[in-house]
Amino acid sequence: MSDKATKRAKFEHAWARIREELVSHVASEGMPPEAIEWYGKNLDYNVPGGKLNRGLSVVDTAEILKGATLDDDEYYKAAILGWGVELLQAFFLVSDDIMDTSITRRGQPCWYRAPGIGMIAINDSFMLESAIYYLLKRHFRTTPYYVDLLELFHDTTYQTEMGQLIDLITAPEDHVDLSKFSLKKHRLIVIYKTAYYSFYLPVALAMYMSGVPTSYTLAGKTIEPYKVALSILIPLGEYFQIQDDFLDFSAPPEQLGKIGTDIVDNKCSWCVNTALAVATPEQRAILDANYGRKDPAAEARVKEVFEAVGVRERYATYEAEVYGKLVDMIAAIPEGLERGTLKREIFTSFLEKIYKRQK
Ligand code: DMA
Ligand code: MG
Ligand code: MG
Ligand code: MG
Repeated sequence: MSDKATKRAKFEHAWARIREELVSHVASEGMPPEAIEWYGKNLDYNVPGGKLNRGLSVVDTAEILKGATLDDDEYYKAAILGWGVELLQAFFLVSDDIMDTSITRRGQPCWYRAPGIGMIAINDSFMLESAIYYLLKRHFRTTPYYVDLLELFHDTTYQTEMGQLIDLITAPEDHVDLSKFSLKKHRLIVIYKTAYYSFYLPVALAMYMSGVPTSYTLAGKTIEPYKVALSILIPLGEYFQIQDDFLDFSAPPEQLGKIGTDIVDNKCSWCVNTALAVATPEQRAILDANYGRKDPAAEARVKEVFEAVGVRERYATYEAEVYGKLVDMIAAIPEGLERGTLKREIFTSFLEKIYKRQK
């Protein structure tokens, strides 16, 4: 097994234990067998089947900060925080798929479209979120950084919900007005809906767990490590969501595991903003007439314009440029050998996980 596969298998092994803790707890509340079974299915269907980049980043970051292999207790703690991020992600995705009227996710029907589920998926998404706080209480209640973890999960959730709000109100179902889109608006949407929870959250969790203080001095200079982490992880998250937007248009669904809905959903995505910036008046007219329509033929006409204006090539150029910029930003991070201080490898390991991703 490759190093990557071994890490994933170990992390998945921790999930089996966490899942058991969650299901036993619901059982201990006196819930009937049907409810215990439902909850177990909710967890199995929605939590473990993704790429696990976010969850694994907590473990990876904790290990990089320690500079040595984690012992069993440290590993399990990091894995709980990692699976906490995956639970939060599952909560967002189950609700996002309802709001985006998506069809598939991770190569299977979206949970709300699975047989017999429907709008119970809304409550299921809430239970995925609440599971995080049950786990935090159970495993971190007596640690000095418990409140930091709670606040971080709460603040990040709120930020993501603000992002989802602006994503959704910028994409009204009944009124297409492409003049309202801009890359500036796009940037705000993606930072809030994706970057905080997908990038800052996993790293900051591992930093709290590893005892990284809010400031320290390095070669006579005051460093605020959480701010430094944010300053690199937000642009990294922006890049990740631009990839998500590009793949929504360009990737085969069987490779991506989900069918793209951004064009039909009238989303302020990177692709439409890129096309709008360079479209001829004729191409613009096609976009105005066909974007955001619930009609596969209209969607196909939008895709033709995306191809004609060279969205693929423009994306390749963007990706090469942003990669170079991120590498430079990471190289500029002040680094020392002291324990409990930031290491550049935290960020390079994250960047390498997503660079040129195809799904
Ligand atoms: C992703 O937005 C953001 C959240 C909070 C799930 P999206 O709708 O582009 O995600 P996806 O393409 O996975 O549906
Ligand atoms: Mg979506
Ligand atoms: Mg969405
Ligand atoms: Mg998307």
